Amino acid sequence: MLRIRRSSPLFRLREGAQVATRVDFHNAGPDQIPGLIVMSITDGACAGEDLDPVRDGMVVLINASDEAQVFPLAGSALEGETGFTLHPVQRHSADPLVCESTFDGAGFSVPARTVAVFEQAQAGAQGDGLACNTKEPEEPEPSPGEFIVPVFLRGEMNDWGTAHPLALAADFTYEVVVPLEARSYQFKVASEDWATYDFGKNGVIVAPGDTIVLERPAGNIGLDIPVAGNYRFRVSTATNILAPELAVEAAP
Ligand SMILES: [Ca+2]
Repeated sequence: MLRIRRSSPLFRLREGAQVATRVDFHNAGPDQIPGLIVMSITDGACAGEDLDPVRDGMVVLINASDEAQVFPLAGSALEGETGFTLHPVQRHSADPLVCESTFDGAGFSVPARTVAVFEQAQAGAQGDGLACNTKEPEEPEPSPGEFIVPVFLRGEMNDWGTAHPLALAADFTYEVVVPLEARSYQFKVASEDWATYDFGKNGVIVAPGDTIVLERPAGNIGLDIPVAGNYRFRVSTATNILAPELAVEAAP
Protein backbone atom coordinates (compact mmCIF):
# COMPACT_ATOMS: atom_id res chain seq x y z
CA MET A 1 0.00 0.00 0.00
CA LEU A 2 2.94 2.32 0.66
CA ARG A 3 3.95 2.18 -3.00
CA ILE A 4 0.42 3.10 -4.01
CA ARG A 5 0.33 5.94 -1.51
CA ARG A 6 3.58 7.31 -2.86
CA SER A 7 2.33 7.05 -6.42
CA SER A 8 -0.04 10.01 -6.35
CA PRO A 9 -0.37 13.31 -4.50
CA LEU A 10 -4.10 12.55 -4.38
CA PHE A 11 -3.34 10.16 -1.52
CA ARG A 12 -1.56 12.87 0.39
CA LEU A 13 -4.12 15.69 0.56
CA ARG A 14 -3.12 17.96 3.40
CA GLU A 15 -5.73 20.65 3.73
CA GLY A 16 -9.19 20.03 5.12
CA ALA A 17 -10.76 22.01 2.28
CA GLN A 18 -9.05 19.81 -0.32
CA VAL A 19 -10.33 16.69 1.37
CA ALA A 20 -13.86 18.07 1.64
CA THR A 21 -13.96 18.93 -2.08
CA ARG A 22 -12.04 16.05 -3.59
CA VAL A 23 -12.96 13.06 -1.45
CA ASP A 24 -16.40 11.49 -1.55
CA PHE A 25 -17.95 8.26 -0.30
CA HIS A 26 -20.47 6.44 -2.47
CA ASN A 27 -21.69 3.27 -0.81
CA ALA A 28 -23.93 5.11 1.65
CA GLY A 29 -27.58 5.41 2.52
CA PRO A 30 -30.29 2.81 3.05
CA ASP A 31 -29.31 0.64 0.06
CA GLN A 32 -25.63 0.39 0.96
CA ILE A 33 -23.81 -2.90 0.47
CA PRO A 34 -22.61 -4.12 3.90
CA GLY A 35 -18.87 -4.28 4.47
CA LEU A 36 -17.92 -2.23 1.43
CA ILE A 37 -16.39 1.26 1.39
CA VAL A 38 -16.26 3.11 -1.94
CA MET A 39 -14.20 6.30 -1.88
CA SER A 40 -13.39 8.59 -4.78
CA ILE A 41 -10.66 11.22 -4.94
CA THR A 42 -11.01 13.58 -7.84
CA ASP A 43 -8.33 15.56 -9.64
CA GLY A 44 -10.81 16.94 -12.13
CA ALA A 45 -11.37 20.53 -13.15
CA CYS A 46 -13.95 21.08 -10.37
CA ALA A 47 -11.22 20.48 -7.77
CA GLY A 48 -8.97 23.30 -8.96
CA GLU A 49 -5.23 22.62 -9.10
CA ASP A 50 -4.09 19.67 -11.21
CA LEU A 51 -2.25 17.82 -8.43
CA ASP A 52 -1.54 14.57 -10.26
CA PRO A 53 -0.32 15.07 -13.85
CA VAL A 54 -1.25 11.56 -14.99
CA ARG A 55 -4.63 11.01 -13.32
CA ASP A 56 -8.05 12.67 -13.30
CA GLY A 57 -9.13 10.71 -10.27
CA MET A 58 -9.01 7.56 -8.20
CA VAL A 59 -11.59 5.20 -6.75
CA VAL A 60 -10.65 3.07 -3.75
CA LEU A 61 -12.87 0.14 -2.78
CA ILE A 62 -12.39 -1.60 0.56
CA ASN A 63 -14.24 -4.89 0.71
CA ALA A 64 -14.10 -6.01 4.34
CA SER A 65 -16.69 -8.73 3.80
CA ASP A 66 -16.11 -12.44 3.26
CA GLU A 67 -17.67 -12.37 -0.19
CA ALA A 68 -16.80 -10.75 -3.49
CA GLN A 69 -18.81 -7.55 -4.00
CA VAL A 70 -19.96 -5.62 -7.04
CA PHE A 71 -20.54 -1.88 -6.78
CA PRO A 72 -22.70 -0.66 -9.69
CA LEU A 73 -22.13 2.92 -10.84
CA ALA A 74 -25.81 3.36 -11.68
CA GLY A 75 -27.57 5.38 -9.05
CA SER A 76 -24.34 6.66 -7.48
CA ALA A 77 -22.53 9.95 -8.01
CA LEU A 78 -20.06 7.93 -10.14
CA GLU A 79 -22.75 7.08 -12.69
CA GLY A 80 -21.48 7.69 -16.23
CA GLU A 81 -17.83 7.69 -15.19
CA THR A 82 -15.52 5.50 -17.24
CA GLY A 83 -11.90 4.65 -18.05
CA PHE A 84 -10.95 3.07 -14.74
CA THR A 85 -8.01 0.70 -14.63
CA LEU A 86 -6.57 -1.15 -11.67
CA HIS A 87 -3.57 0.65 -10.20
CA PRO A 88 -0.35 -0.70 -11.82
CA VAL A 89 1.08 -1.71 -8.42
CA GLN A 90 -1.97 -3.93 -7.93
CA ARG A 91 -2.09 -5.09 -11.55
CA HIS A 92 1.40 -6.47 -11.08
CA SER A 93 0.80 -7.68 -7.55
CA ALA A 94 2.10 -11.07 -6.46
CA ASP A 95 -1.25 -11.59 -4.72
CA PRO A 96 -3.45 -13.19 -7.39
CA LEU A 97 -6.61 -12.16 -5.55
CA VAL A 98 -5.84 -8.43 -5.85
CA CYS A 99 -5.53 -8.72 -9.66
CA GLU A 100 -9.08 -10.06 -9.78
CA SER A 101 -10.53 -6.61 -9.03
CA THR A 102 -12.14 -5.38 -12.22
CA PHE A 103 -14.03 -2.49 -13.78
CA ASP A 104 -16.38 -3.46 -16.61
CA GLY A 105 -17.98 -0.13 -17.45
CA ALA A 106 -21.05 -0.77 -15.32
CA GLY A 107 -19.35 -1.23 -11.97
CA PHE A 108 -16.46 -2.41 -9.88
CA SER A 109 -15.96 -6.01 -8.73
CA VAL A 110 -13.76 -6.62 -5.71
CA PRO A 111 -12.81 -10.00 -4.18
CA ALA A 112 -13.45 -10.73 -0.51
CA ARG A 113 -11.21 -8.94 2.02
CA THR A 114 -9.48 -6.86 -0.62
CA VAL A 115 -8.58 -3.22 -1.11
CA ALA A 116 -8.77 -2.26 -4.78
CA VAL A 117 -7.41 1.02 -6.15
CA PHE A 118 -8.61 2.13 -9.56
CA GLU A 119 -7.26 5.12 -11.43
CA GLN A 120 -8.76 7.25 -14.13
CA ALA A 121 -5.93 8.21 -16.46
CA GLN A 122 -5.45 11.79 -17.58
CA ALA A 123 -4.93 12.39 -21.29
CA GLY A 124 -3.06 15.65 -21.76
CA ALA A 125 -4.57 18.62 -19.92
CA GLN A 126 -6.62 18.25 -16.75
CA GLY A 127 -9.87 16.55 -17.58
CA ASP A 128 -13.31 16.87 -16.02
CA GLY A 129 -12.45 13.87 -13.86
CA LEU A 130 -14.76 12.64 -11.16
CA ALA A 131 -17.38 14.91 -9.71
CA CYS A 132 -16.44 16.97 -6.66
CA ASN A 133 -18.08 16.42 -3.30
CA THR A 134 -20.75 19.07 -2.88
CA LYS A 135 -22.40 17.61 0.20
CA GLU A 136 -22.63 19.96 3.15
CA PRO A 137 -20.81 18.61 6.19
CA GLU A 138 -23.34 16.98 8.48
CA GLU A 139 -23.99 18.77 11.73
CA PRO A 140 -25.23 16.58 14.53
CA GLU A 141 -28.89 17.29 15.26
CA PRO A 142 -29.35 19.20 18.49
CA SER A 143 -30.92 16.70 20.84
CA PRO A 144 -31.24 16.16 24.58
CA GLY A 145 -29.31 13.36 26.17
CA GLU A 146 -27.39 11.96 29.09
CA PHE A 147 -23.64 11.81 29.25
CA ILE A 148 -22.37 8.30 28.49
CA VAL A 149 -19.48 8.62 30.97
CA PRO A 150 -19.18 10.70 34.16
CA VAL A 151 -18.49 14.39 33.63
CA PHE A 152 -16.64 16.63 36.07
CA LEU A 153 -16.12 20.27 36.87
CA ARG A 154 -12.37 20.48 36.25
CA GLY A 155 -10.28 23.57 36.86
CA GLU A 156 -8.04 25.54 39.14
CA MET A 157 -10.40 24.83 42.06
CA ASN A 158 -9.44 21.13 41.96
CA ASP A 159 -6.10 21.03 40.10
CA TRP A 160 -8.01 20.09 36.94
CA GLY A 161 -8.85 16.75 38.54
CA THR A 162 -12.00 14.72 39.08
CA ALA A 163 -12.87 15.75 42.66
CA HIS A 164 -16.15 17.37 41.58
CA PRO A 165 -18.36 15.02 39.52
CA LEU A 166 -21.56 16.46 38.08
CA ALA A 167 -24.43 14.36 39.43
CA LEU A 168 -27.75 13.82 37.68
CA ALA A 169 -30.19 15.98 39.71
CA ALA A 170 -33.20 15.90 37.37
CA ASP A 171 -33.93 14.90 33.77
CA PHE A 172 -31.07 16.20 31.62
CA THR A 173 -29.78 18.29 34.54
CA TYR A 174 -26.42 17.74 36.23
CA GLU A 175 -25.25 19.61 39.32
CA VAL A 176 -22.33 20.00 41.66
CA VAL A 177 -21.83 22.41 44.56
CA VAL A 178 -18.25 23.57 45.11
CA PRO A 179 -16.76 25.81 47.83
CA LEU A 180 -14.82 28.63 46.18
CA GLU A 181 -12.60 31.48 47.32
CA ALA A 182 -13.06 35.07 46.21
CA ARG A 183 -10.79 35.02 43.17
CA SER A 184 -10.81 34.19 39.51
CA TYR A 185 -10.55 30.65 38.17
CA GLN A 186 -10.15 28.82 34.87
CA PHE A 187 -12.19 25.68 34.37
CA LYS A 188 -13.86 23.28 31.95
CA VAL A 189 -16.54 20.62 32.02
CA ALA A 190 -15.01 17.33 30.91
CA SER A 191 -14.86 13.58 31.28
CA GLU A 192 -11.93 11.92 33.03
CA ASP A 193 -10.23 11.12 29.71
CA TRP A 194 -10.56 14.70 28.40
CA ALA A 195 -11.71 13.07 25.14
CA THR A 196 -15.25 11.79 25.42
CA TYR A 197 -16.37 15.22 26.64
CA ASP A 198 -14.31 18.39 26.79
CA PHE A 199 -16.51 21.46 26.98
CA GLY A 200 -15.26 25.03 27.27
CA LYS A 201 -15.99 28.46 25.93
CA ASN A 202 -13.60 30.84 24.25
CA GLY A 203 -13.19 34.38 25.56
CA VAL A 204 -15.81 34.24 28.29
CA ILE A 205 -15.63 35.04 32.00
CA VAL A 206 -18.72 33.94 33.90
CA ALA A 207 -19.92 35.22 37.28
CA PRO A 208 -22.59 33.89 39.65
CA GLY A 209 -26.00 34.35 38.00
CA ASP A 210 -24.68 33.76 34.46
CA THR A 211 -25.78 31.06 32.00
CA ILE A 212 -23.69 30.18 28.96
CA VAL A 213 -23.82 27.59 26.19
CA LEU A 214 -20.73 25.37 26.30
CA GLU A 215 -18.78 24.53 23.17
CA ARG A 216 -16.35 21.89 22.01
CA PRO A 217 -13.66 22.15 21.05
CA ALA A 218 -13.08 25.36 22.99
CA GLY A 219 -10.69 26.89 25.50
CA ASN A 220 -10.99 27.31 29.24
CA ILE A 221 -13.90 29.18 30.78
CA GLY A 222 -13.04 32.11 33.02
CA LEU A 223 -14.84 32.41 36.37
CA ASP A 224 -14.96 35.45 38.67
CA ILE A 225 -16.04 34.73 42.24
CA PRO A 226 -16.57 38.01 44.15
CA VAL A 227 -17.42 36.50 47.56
CA ALA A 228 -16.12 33.27 49.09
CA GLY A 229 -18.84 30.63 49.51
CA ASN A 230 -20.54 27.61 48.00
CA TYR A 231 -21.46 27.78 44.34
CA ARG A 232 -23.70 25.49 42.31
CA PHE A 233 -22.76 24.55 38.74
CA ARG A 234 -25.77 23.29 36.81
CA VAL A 235 -25.32 21.71 33.36
CA SER A 236 -28.43 21.17 31.24
CA THR A 237 -28.38 18.79 28.29
CA ALA A 238 -32.11 19.26 27.63
CA THR A 239 -31.58 21.17 24.37
CA ASN A 240 -28.39 19.68 22.97
CA ILE A 241 -26.00 17.34 24.71
CA LEU A 242 -23.23 18.47 22.37
CA ALA A 243 -23.76 22.11 23.40
CA PRO A 244 -25.07 21.97 26.96
CA GLU A 245 -25.99 25.03 29.02
CA LEU A 246 -24.02 25.90 32.11
CA ALA A 247 -25.44 28.05 34.92
CA VAL A 248 -23.43 29.24 37.93
CA GLU A 249 -25.15 30.49 41.08
CA ALA A 250 -24.49 31.03 44.76
CA ALA A 251 -25.67 28.06 46.87
CA PRO A 252 -26.08 29.46 50.38
CA1 LIG B 1 -4.68 15.34 -12.86
